[in-house]
Amino acid sequence: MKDLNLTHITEEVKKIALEAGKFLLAERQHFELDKIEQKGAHDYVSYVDKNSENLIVSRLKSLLPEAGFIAEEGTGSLEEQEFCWVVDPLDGTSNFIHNNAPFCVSIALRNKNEILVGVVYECTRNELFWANKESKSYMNGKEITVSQQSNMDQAFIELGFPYNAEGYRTFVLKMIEDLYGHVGCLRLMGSAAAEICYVAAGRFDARIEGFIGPWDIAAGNIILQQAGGKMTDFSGNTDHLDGKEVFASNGRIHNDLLTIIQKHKKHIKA
Ligand code: LIP
Repeated sequence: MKDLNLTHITEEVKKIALEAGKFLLAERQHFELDKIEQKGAHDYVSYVDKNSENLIVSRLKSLLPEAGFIAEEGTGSLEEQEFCWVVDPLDGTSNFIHNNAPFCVSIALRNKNEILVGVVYECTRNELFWANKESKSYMNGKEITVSQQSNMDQAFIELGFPYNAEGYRTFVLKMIEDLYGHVGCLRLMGSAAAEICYVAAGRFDARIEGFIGPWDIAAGNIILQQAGGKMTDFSGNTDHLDGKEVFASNGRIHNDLLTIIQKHKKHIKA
């Protein structure tokens, strides 16, 4: 396998994420709701997502020409390249459209076995999260680590509402029934990539969502891992995470929460 200079690649990806974030913020200044298209029920996209992806893809191709792509707005390669970029050019699209926070750029580099580099730039708070497999995790140059929270009664937990309401509704309502009033707080913010970084930074202790995409979680996954956290599916598996089931935590409350997830998992309709 080709040896990569992960430090150099990380620095270049940070610049690309910042450039794409600057584009998003500029477009947000004059974004009009009539520019919205629907990819599916309540699943919105606009020229901003697509133009951000085009910008990011062109920069990444120059950085590592031999790498393939898995990107939310369609850039992809069927061949099984040794390296692959996993890109969400605008995570938190619905927030962006309605001028809410958070929304971010998420870029990861993976090989066939593992994620090597992850960068997430959350635009509204100007927070650049990054890590690679040879580094710790950082936000705006300061090291970040997950929380020490091990008490479910005080845990701060983020939930996600995926577009697939029919398949997910009963599960998430059962989760809310079990958690609401029995944990520190529940929050719903609409950007998986940013919120996984919030767990890595110790602001939240866990995040749970299903039916999202690999581009929503790839960069956040390595940032979380290098900060001491853990990401599994709803059965506790860490391999082949594709976004269908995403459970991120500080590791300390993982098993307690996994028990509750597994109690209600049967309500998920694939
Ligand atoms: C979003 C995710 C979020 C989820 C939304 C949507 P997008 O990604 O980050 O966690 O709840 O349904 O999938 O579509 O804004 O890139």
